[in-house]
Amino acid sequence: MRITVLAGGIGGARFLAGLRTLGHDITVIGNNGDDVTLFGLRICPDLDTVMYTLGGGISADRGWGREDETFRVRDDIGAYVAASGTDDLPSWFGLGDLDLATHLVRAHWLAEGLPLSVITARLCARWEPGVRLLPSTDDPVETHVTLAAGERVHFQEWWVRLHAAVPATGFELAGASGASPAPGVLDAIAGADVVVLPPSNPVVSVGTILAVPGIREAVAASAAPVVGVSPIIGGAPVRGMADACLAAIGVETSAYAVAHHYRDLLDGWLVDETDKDDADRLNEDGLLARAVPLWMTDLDTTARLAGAVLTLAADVRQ
Ligand code: FO1
Repeated sequence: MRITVLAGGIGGARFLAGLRTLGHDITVIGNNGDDVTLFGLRICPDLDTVMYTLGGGISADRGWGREDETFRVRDDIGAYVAASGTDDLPSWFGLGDLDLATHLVRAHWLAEGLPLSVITARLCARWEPGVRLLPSTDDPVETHVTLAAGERVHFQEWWVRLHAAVPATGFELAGASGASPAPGVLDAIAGADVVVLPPSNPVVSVGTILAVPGIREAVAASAAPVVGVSPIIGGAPVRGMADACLAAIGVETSAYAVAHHYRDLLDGWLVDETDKDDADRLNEDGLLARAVPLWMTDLDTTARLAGAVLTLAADVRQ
């Protein structure tokens, strides 16, 4: 089967590791809302998290960046910050020494004029993720967060520097109006046998992929079943800041409410077995929903979850 997955970072990448064991032809449309330019380097955290996770290079502890990483460059930058007394260097963002190689290579190819989709394919030639990884767009986009006081900051500043502790009131994919889907993205959606929304953040991961003009429309028009996995278990995000993001856009943090948030796109939805009530209510609302174990504790449980997604898709088709 041809399966197209709209994936964010850690949750999406872990889901993909389980899905890959089932042996299908997988295309991943990655999120570029987290992308940021720091120290002149274009950083694409979610693309790299998928690539490193599936390529066996991810830090198991952090879930982002490289395993066996050192941070000597970051610490040395810290020495310049301390000595200069300025606070204009983004030393709050930790690029590891090994990870820097990826960023230097990406910067080199960007400077040569290569599009991000070509660069991503070249980086993946080393990591062999076993999926086709596409950026959502080759155009520069990035999520900006409006804070309660009205100030707008980059998503990474809100998440990493401010620890998402400052309430947000909105999210916008800056650059989206001039962006178009990367080559292969619309074909991967139109040609899919199943389109999957994995347990990624519905606002700043899947939401920002869908915000690239043409992608939401392509998913909505897809003849294939569109099935999703709730990123919310028991009223809380599995990881990350989905609760703060959902609150900002007025959506309750529940498996039920996130399904309704995607309602115009979804044909099927998986919730955790502890949220069976949500599945019952969704079935009453007319959406095919099922309660299964959602915790991706190891590769076996994750593969079973991915299998449940494909079973649900087959049931939708019938
Ligand atoms: N997350 C952090 O909490 N602190 C960091 O210093 C940090 C650095 C970093 C570098 C490269 C990369 O690919 C990811 C990095 N992340 C870091 C993770 C990232 O900020 C977010 O977790 C994702 O963008 C959310 O999906």
